[in-house]
Amino acid sequence: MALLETISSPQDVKKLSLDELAQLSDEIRELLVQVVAQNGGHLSSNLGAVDLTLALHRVFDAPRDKIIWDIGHQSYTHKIITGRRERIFSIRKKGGLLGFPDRDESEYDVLNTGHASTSLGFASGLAIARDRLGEGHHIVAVIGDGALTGGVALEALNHIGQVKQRLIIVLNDNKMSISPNVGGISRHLNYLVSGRPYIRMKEVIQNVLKAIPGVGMTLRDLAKKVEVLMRTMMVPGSLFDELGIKYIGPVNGHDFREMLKEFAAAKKYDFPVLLHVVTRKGEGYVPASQDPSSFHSSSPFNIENGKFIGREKTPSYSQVFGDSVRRLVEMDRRIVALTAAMPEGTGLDAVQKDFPENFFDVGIAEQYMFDFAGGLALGGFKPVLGVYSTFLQRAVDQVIHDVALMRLPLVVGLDRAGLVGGDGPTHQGLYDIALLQPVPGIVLMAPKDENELQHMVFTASRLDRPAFIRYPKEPGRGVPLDKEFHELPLGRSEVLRHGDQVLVLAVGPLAYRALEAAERLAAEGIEATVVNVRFLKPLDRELIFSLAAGIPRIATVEDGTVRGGFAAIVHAEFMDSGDPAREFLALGVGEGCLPLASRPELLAQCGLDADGIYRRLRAFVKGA
Ligand SMILES: Cc1ncc(C[n+]2csc(CCOP(=O)(O)OP(=O)(O)O)c2C)c(N)n1
Repeated sequence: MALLETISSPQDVKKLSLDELAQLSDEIRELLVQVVAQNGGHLSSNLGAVDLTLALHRVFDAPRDKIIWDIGHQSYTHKIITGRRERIFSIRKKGGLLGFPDRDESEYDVLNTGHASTSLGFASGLAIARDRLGEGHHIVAVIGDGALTGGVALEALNHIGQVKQRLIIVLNDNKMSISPNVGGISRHLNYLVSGRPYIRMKEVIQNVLKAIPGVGMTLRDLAKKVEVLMRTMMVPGSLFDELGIKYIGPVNGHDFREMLKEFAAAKKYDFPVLLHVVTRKGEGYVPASQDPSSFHSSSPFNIENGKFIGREKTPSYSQVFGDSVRRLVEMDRRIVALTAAMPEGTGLDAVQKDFPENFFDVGIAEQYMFDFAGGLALGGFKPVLGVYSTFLQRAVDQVIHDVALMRLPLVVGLDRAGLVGGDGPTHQGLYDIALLQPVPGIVLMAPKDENELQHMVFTASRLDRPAFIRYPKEPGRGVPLDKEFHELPLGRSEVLRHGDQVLVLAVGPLAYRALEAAERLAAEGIEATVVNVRFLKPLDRELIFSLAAGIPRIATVEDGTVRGGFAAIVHAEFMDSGDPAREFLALGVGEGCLPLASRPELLAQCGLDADGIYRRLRAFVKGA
């Protein structure tokens, strides 16, 4: 790692020759593979962006120039060369570097990011602010072809083309989102790379020149100039030009000479330009380049053979969800599975594989996905959506205005609901209960284990209204999975244990942790009733009030924000009942940003592991 050790800021990169840049890039790739093999992380996107990152830092002058990374999962090289090399092995670990840009971490990080497609809006705002204040720096937004499919990025392009402020968009096109990118924009990018007339014209000129014997240097030089001119002037049919943003490209994202030249040229324009840079996801590590999707968000792996290590033996909630939907499709072809660019993450690739006609990947387009699903539902189909809790936040208006008010019978699997390890604050699934609980007419469930999840998916598919099922990113408990689906009675909770000193209402898999806590309390003579809530909406009021009649204290346990969450639902019910004089304890996540940590660490920190629940219930009952 000789050269890399001499790099402590982008200034050091500026001093390197082209050969040294190539050497540095190899050294960084090697380091990235080692880091992700150990900690897990976004390997293939980072490998693909090493050369691009070095070229950008070489040409632009960060932190004065603002380099914005869309999503930010590809920013590891940026971190390494902006003073964080020595901490890179701490990435995604408790107390370590975040796997995404973080303004608190470095002055080189312009935005905190994690959700897709935000870079262009910020770049546009920053450009207007800069110009109004008479400042001269550059603003560079680096956005992937996947993130470009997000509606908010397209809204930004529309506005940028109108206001025409000076800014540079670097489109990092590797043809991949997490899975192969989809849609008309992706097709258009392919056309720009391989099919547009410029390329053909260039080939024609080159061939003509080759065919002329003894063509001298002057003619060659002239041809080169013509080529450069064409590249910057003649871009027939580019969507970006039509929108008012100058298109430049395609640029080879693994050729330093080409990138340095084009980036330097882009600095000269005083209007918005888009540089179309073509990269290869997973570049430099064969297992990742051959299977970029699996190495997109990778768990630790063996560097020699690229095999993942420590993967759980029990099926995950996502897998059980995906497989349940696949079985539903098998039973009824009106069931269709929808994802916004997360086929593998949601487990819905199981449907994609066996029933491609019943599967839609709409791209990074959560808002659109809900409207599209609404149309399918109105048209007589039964859509099942898989979406991470954190990304549902994008589509709250669609949930309320487009789906709930018309009572459209969608089934929504809310994956990664609750505390999420590794990715940090942007990916926490803490707000779905609070966002969904006031929405009229919907059903909201949370299974205690993976077997209950499959029955919930089935139950939801039989309902005549929108139904949401929230489950965390953790291994299933390994409970046996029933062969047949059965319908759960709507709005009925399940009592797991009886006791008369405290009533514990627990949401999702935290029910088992609450049960374990209750067993420990029982050994000390404190008796708790533990309820697996199952339905947060409609709530099992009948059961809860009848149990509460004989128990003085009520505790809620949830994997989400307490403010506005399940605790608030229960509280409101007791307020409404005219019997609010209760002792309440709300266990969940408090307000404020959570630090980076693993899920077990976060659960422990929030007092939501079995031990934390035990200690807080004990203090509650003892009045301590
Ligand atoms: C709103 C939103 N939805 C989904 C995701 C999950 N996600 C993270 S990276 C990614 C793919 C991004 O593709 P692209 O922008 O082309 O970058 P690449 O990884 O290919 O470099 C997706 C879908 C997200 N971060 N934000």
